Amino acid sequence: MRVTLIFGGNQGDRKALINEAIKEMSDIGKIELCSSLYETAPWGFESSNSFYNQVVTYTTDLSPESVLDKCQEVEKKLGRVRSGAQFCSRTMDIDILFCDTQIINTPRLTVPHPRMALRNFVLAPLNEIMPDFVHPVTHKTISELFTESPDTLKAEKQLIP
Ligand code: PH2
Ligand code: MG
Ligand code: MG
Repeated sequence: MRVTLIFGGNQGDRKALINEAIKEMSDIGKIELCSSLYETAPWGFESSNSFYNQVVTYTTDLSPESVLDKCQEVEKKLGRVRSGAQFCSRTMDIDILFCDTQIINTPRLTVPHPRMALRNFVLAPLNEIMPDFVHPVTHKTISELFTESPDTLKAEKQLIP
């Protein structure tokens, strides 16, 4: 399957951590598509540290649950400490956006990611690499979702990657 992941963090050497995480996740398979790096304003909480975010699509033979296991392993390896708060500063967060056009609702995993249509930090990099992909739940393309996004927070492409 093709699995699309978003990488993000607002603590430590953000750029180096994202590069490291993308490389570590290559254990699941081959990189198919990779967005630019974006500097984004914290969504859902206050922090003076902006985020870096990047979206990458891999082809993999693993199940969605095994990809999630790997995401959590890499987050931990890169210094993620889970505080219990829903939205907080972190060194690395790796979320599954899509697994092909599968719709998954289990206690551990909700795919497509339920809040992506409300978040420019997801939609901006996603729109760069797969604007015509049709969201399997809303049946809208990424470019439609991005145009209709209610989010006003900044998500700027970094020109020097
Ligand atoms: N992740 C969150 C909450 N807020 N804001 C930005 N800009 N980037 C993120 O990756 C992010 C966030 C929860 O995972
Ligand atoms: Mg997240
Ligand atoms: Mg997460």
